[in-house]
Amino acid sequence: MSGKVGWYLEFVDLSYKPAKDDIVCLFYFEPEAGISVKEAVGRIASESSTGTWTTLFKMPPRMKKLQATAFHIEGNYVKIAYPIGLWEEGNAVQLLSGIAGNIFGMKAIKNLRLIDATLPPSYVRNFKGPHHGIDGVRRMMKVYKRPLTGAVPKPKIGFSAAEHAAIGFETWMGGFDFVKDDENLTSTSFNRFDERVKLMAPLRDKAEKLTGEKKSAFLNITADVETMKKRADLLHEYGWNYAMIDVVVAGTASVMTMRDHCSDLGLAIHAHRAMHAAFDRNPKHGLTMQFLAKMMRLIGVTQLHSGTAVGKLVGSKREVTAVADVLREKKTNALPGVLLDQEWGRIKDAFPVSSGGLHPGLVPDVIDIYGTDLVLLVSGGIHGHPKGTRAGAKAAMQALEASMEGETLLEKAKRHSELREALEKWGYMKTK
Ligand code: CAP
Ligand code: MG
Repeated sequence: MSGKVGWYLEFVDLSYKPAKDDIVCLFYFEPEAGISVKEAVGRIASESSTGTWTTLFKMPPRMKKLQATAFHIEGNYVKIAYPIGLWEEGNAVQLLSGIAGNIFGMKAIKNLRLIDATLPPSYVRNFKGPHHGIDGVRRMMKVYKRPLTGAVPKPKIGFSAAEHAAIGFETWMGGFDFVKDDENLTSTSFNRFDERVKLMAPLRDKAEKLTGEKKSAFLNITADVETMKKRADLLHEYGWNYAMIDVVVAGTASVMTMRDHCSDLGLAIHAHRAMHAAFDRNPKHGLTMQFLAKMMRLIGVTQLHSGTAVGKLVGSKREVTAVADVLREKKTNALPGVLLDQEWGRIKDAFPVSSGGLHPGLVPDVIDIYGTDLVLLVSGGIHGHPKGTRAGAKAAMQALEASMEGETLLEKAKRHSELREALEKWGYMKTK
């Protein structure tokens, strides 16, 4: 072999100062045996921007201006800056194809994890973000101070539309704001979407009349985009103000399309994250939940599942807090190994959604972690109440009231039998 084959080191410049409108990414990386740190980071920068595996005969001068630069290495962490010109305006999918694309499969890199990216104002400007924002949802639901509450009929799939609606009614009557479809319930032979939408609407109206409160549901429209549009139209026709999408499996492009369609109809988007753990669970590889949350806020979901730290699914307190910050704050500051700086400009905020193995005994912990700008989902933890769904929802609302008033659950339970019975069954058990 003669001559230079690779040119990865040209993508490393430790004296480079990122330009104001560069996109800067933070990666965790581990080189494969025999690959130097510099070559590894050069390969990451190269493959995610203008590089290829070999030197080429001739390149137009423009190339140089478009190439990414690995400019800061600290242990197994590297920061890479990408010129703004590399990226299409308003196309989040293209960004992912670059900074979260081929690079995860390179043989030369043993592990690679995209932790966060600073998106400059000139990039963020081309996105619409959430239509409602936290305040808009609160006005729509007429709930101004406490977390919003919801539950999925459980077990997660198998009820008919009529059974589902009846459980939903009990959930609303127990004091909850929302009834939610589960991630794997869309339109099945035994529970068609259209039927569910139609049967639940009069029960919602009845519950609103009986309680004097606004009631709503996250009905799962997930399917191909054309079907999702039709389902969103039906939701609007029947007076619903939300649509639910399994945003990871549906994909960024379809969420972007549906954000516009739903906004035209005034529908907020509840984003379920089923499948996220396939790429964010391994702490050394894939991408983080906080980065996924950033993309989802950017492309305009109203709220996104973000973990519990104390419930049955993975997600540490540190991760949960980082995700909540990405969704809710106007600006986030760098937190080593977790977050980079981010300014959101005119992009509205989004609600985090805490869910998964929660019951009344865990509500104070969740409120402690998140505060009150939160959508709290307690599903098995209300339907499993010894006296049933309505009593379960009441118990969860009592736990919420106690947490907000600074009272212990035991004190509150002295005056409320529903909470007492819930504590007798589950106590303060951390679920698995
Ligand atoms: C919770 C849930 C949610 C998970 C999703 C379930 O039910 O409906 O889908 O919380 O995970 O199917 O497990 P329970 P995450 O309240 O009965 O556990 O919120 O972490 O994305
Ligand atoms: Mg579920």
